[in-house]
Formats: sequence, structure tokens, C-alpha cells
Amino acid sequence: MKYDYDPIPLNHLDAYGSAEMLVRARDYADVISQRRSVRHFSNKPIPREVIEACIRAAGSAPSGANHQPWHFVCISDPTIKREIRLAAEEEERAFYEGRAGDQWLDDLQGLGTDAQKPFLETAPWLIAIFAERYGFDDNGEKQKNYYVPESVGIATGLLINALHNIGLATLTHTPNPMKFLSKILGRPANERPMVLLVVGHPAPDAKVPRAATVKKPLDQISSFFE
Ligand code: IYR
Repeated sequence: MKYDYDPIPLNHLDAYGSAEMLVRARDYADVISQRRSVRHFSNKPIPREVIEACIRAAGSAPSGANHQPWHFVCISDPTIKREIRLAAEEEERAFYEGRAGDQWLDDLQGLGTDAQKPFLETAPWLIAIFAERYGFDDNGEKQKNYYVPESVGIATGLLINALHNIGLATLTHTPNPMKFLSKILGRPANERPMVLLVVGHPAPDAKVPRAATVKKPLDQISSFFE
């Protein structure tokens, strides 16, 4: 799609004073800091409309030239979930049995992961996120996309936020390689699978690895020039 420049008024949320800004910023940091990558899911269903609203949030992300180079395939069908689990576990077995190498396996030790991925069937929704390496214009001509991994990464971040905001748990799962997703889900050659997001309520007895809760302090992840 091509548009001429046609500026419209910014429809911005109310501005806050510094004091309220600080309270809200800290409150939000507390809320989002409670997010965990969860691997133990309840099978409790989640209505499709809820997932659709969260995808709408994700689709509002900024992207290179506003090309929105993403596609979200949402799966609750048990047969397809099973097919994905079997294909993912096959790749993961090869990974854990040698492909990863010692260093990578050592780096994963604190997470307690292995080749078994039962959550791919237990969780009510899987969202396979695809990046459009290139797109097509209205005439079917190949169209260049820009900053694709960055754009899809931001959209995925918004999606994780939207889901956390309504009390759902996610896992940013990246079986490696992920090409099997394109095949199972019938996605076209211009799309590359980026993430398989697992979505649901956490199991009542869900546990998370302590190692993953340790986050770098502010002075290690930021610097300021004032
Ligand atoms: N894909 C494997 C291994 C794995 C890799 C990374 I990098 C992680 O942060 C976590 C796991 C698996 O899901 O088990």
C-alpha cells in the first residue's frame, strides 16, 4: 500500500505530571517484571476473541516504512498442536543430543529444559510468528521490507505485554531450526518463522527456574549522559 503524505492531529493520551509519571513508570516496571517464561501450562481454554485483541495490540507496533512485515498464526486445533509438538521434539532431540554443543548446553543448565515439550499440546493456544522477508504490493509486485527482525521483535514484545497484562503466561519458544512450522502451517516462501509463542494460564503448580528471575541491575544495562 502506498499513501501520500496527509498529516492528521495526534490523538495522544493525557500527559501526566512528573510525580504521577514516576509512580506510573515504577508501577508498570513492577508489573512487567513479574513476567516469566512459563513451561507448565493449564489446559483451560481461552476465547479466540481474547487472542484476537492481543494480536491487534501486537499489530499496532512500529515497523520499517510501516510495512508491518509480520503474520501471526494462532492455533488451538489439537491435531495441529500435536503435529507441531512432534516436529519440535524431533529437532530438540537433535539439539540436546549434540547439535547444541557443550557451551550452549552449559549456558542452558539453569533453565532445566530438555527435548520434551508437552506444553505444546497442553497450552490452549500456540501463536507462530512469521516475518515477511519481503512483501507484495497491490499489483502483486515484490515489495522490499525494512528492519524486519527489529519490527517483528517489537511486535512480539507488544504481544507478550498484552498477554501478560491480562494475566496469561507465555513462553517465547524457538525450536531450532523452525522451518517445520512453515510446512505444517502452509506459510508462503517469503515468510520466515521467528518465534513459537506458547500462551495459556499457568498450571496451578507451575514452577519457574530461579536462574531466569535474576535480571541485570540498571547500572549494567544502561548509561546516561546528562
Ligand atoms: N530450543 C531449546 C533450547 C533453548 C535455547 C535457548 I537460547 C533458550 O533460551 C532456552 C532453550 C528448548 O526450547 O529447549
